[in-house]
Amino acid sequence: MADDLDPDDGDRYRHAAAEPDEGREELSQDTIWAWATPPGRSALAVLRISGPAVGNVLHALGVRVLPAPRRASLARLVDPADGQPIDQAIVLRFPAPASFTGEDLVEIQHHGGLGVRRMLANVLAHMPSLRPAEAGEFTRRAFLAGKLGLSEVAGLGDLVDATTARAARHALLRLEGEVSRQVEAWSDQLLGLRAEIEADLDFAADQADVTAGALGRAGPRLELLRDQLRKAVQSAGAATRLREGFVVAVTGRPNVGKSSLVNLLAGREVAIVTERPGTTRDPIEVELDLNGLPVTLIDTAGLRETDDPIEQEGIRRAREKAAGADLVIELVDARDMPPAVVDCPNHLIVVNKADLVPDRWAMLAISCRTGTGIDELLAAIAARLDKDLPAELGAVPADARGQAAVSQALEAVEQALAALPLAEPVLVAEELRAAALALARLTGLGGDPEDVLSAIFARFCIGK
Ligand SMILES: Nc1nc2c(ncn2[C@@H]2O[C@H](COP(=O)(O)OP(=O)(O)OP(=O)(O)O)[C@@H](O)[C@H]2O)c(=O)[nH]1
Ligand SMILES: [Mg+2]
Repeated sequence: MADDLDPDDGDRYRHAAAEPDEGREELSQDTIWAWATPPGRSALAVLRISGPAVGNVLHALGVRVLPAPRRASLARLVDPADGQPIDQAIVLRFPAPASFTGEDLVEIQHHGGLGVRRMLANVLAHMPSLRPAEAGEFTRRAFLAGKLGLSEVAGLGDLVDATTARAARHALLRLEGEVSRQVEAWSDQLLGLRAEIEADLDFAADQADVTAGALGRAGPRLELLRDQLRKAVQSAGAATRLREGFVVAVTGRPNVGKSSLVNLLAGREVAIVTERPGTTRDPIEVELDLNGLPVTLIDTAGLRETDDPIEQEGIRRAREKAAGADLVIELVDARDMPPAVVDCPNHLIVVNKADLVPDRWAMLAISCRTGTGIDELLAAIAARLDKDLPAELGAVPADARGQAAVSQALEAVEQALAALPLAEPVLVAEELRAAALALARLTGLGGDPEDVLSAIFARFCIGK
């Protein structure tokens, strides 16, 4: 059904299309289906079907005339068993290969009630050569069809999971192929350098010529490449943070108002607040969006000496959470003397209950009761977390696998640079080859075993 492929229209994922790698599996013949929207009552649900049988499915559902490609068309769906109506729906058809999966693909937008879903699932379950999709199977097919490279797949997964605007924006950058383009540019440079050095190896009269020739010229270019790779490796931590979020723990003596603060910042009563010291035992975590940064805020048990084994365990957990946090907010009651300790980069001392002791505090003072100082506190937290995060986080992978590949490439380029003064072109060429190989693993399959692939796609939800 490639007849109606319109190059200027339709293929939403066209920008990310990559050349299919050798060794990718043959396209599957099964037709798969799943809802792309979560289960449960909703105004609208989207059912996705991909594979050679989509035409049959539409026909069975009473759509006798195939809708025009990539145009929304209204259809009345009926049950093929008894001709009874199922729903009025919008049908979108994406003929192969200009679809997300590269196969014939149909998206049916229908009313999201449970009854409609049940009837549709029943029809699909009884059709031959059809089966429910596994988690991530649509994306896996897109990858196998060469529609998305591995860095785009990682970006797509992160975009679906992103909880804040900044995290989403960086994921979109990766979905749109920025990482692949950057890696391609690096690979081209490596290829050029290798070609020159290897050509010299073949034709140079002796080693001295090679050193004076290609090897001599390679130095500055290799250094430039090393600096770029190094920058990418250094940004990796920030990219991971943006993807996985920051952890901020609230600690302090009992009754200083830790739970009150967490409730205030969360905007709901997640933790119990009482006037009795030692109220909180288990750490309580809430997800927040702080100036576009994904943050997990943790309320902890008040720190004190106690004989109560339950409270002791709570305190042990509190210390553990604080040790693993990116930032610790240590809350102090305004009526207590502020401790002599000073702030350090990942430790912020904040005075609470400022309403009880109106004073000019040398340090950040808030009141959970009146709301005084909360905006300043939020700004201070964001500033602490933001300082490791460049305003423009460029095209760097945010997943461990991609980051490991960049690190390996950097290592190889550093080795090549170290080998330059040895005047051993074979060694240099070998390291450049290793660097190129590491980069190839970033965007493509690069000989990865099936379980790596399975791990990548398993994190996707059903319908993606
Ligand atoms: N006046 C005043 N009271 C506050 C303020 N913040 C919290 N409180 C009160 O202080 C008491 C203790 O608050 P919590 O939030 O439970 O304190 P906590 O630090 O979580 O206590 P533990 O869980 O026992 O460690 C409650 O009675 C709160 O209403 C504040 O800014 N001003
Ligand atoms: Mg508490």
